[in-house]
Amino acid sequence: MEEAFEKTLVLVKPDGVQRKLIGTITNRFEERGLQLVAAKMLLVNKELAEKHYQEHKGKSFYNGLIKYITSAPTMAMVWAGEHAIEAVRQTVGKTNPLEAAPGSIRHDFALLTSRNLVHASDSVETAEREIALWFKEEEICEWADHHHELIFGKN
Ligand code: FUP
Repeated sequence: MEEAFEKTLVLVKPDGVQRKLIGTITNRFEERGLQLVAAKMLLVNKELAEKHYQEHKGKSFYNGLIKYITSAPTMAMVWAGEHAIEAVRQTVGKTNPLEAAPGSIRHDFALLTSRNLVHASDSVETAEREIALWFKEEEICEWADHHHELIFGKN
């Protein structure tokens, strides 16, 4: 696999915050070796929600999705690492929790697509767009990870 240091947006959506799963969810990414470089808690407004979910506009679940993401605070984070986008999506699990692999967050803590706890960017282009949408550049805190060689060392 080629080296690809990436950043990806992760949201602990309102169901995850309300169910007090921020720590548990964050822990999964930290334990896997990914690096947290930005985090903030916010009550998402309609404008941000609609921009974030623009690709779903017009779908049957769209209005409910906007209502849900704006209903209570969301924890937004940026995680970094080699192949971070794919690794985070794998740790999060498939969109439908019933199809998510055992051990993934959605499998272990959720049952329905409509309340699947977490959002994670699905491509390099999406990650760039979403990070810029949710965070100002100065809110991203790059730091030297002393475990880097232990996690990403090559032979
Ligand atoms: P994901 O990238 O895994 O978050 O999945 P999608 O972009 O396909 O969907 C975004 C969000 O829309 C999901 F997290 C939940 C919601 N959704 C529904 O509520 N019903 C559906 O049938 C599909 C998605």
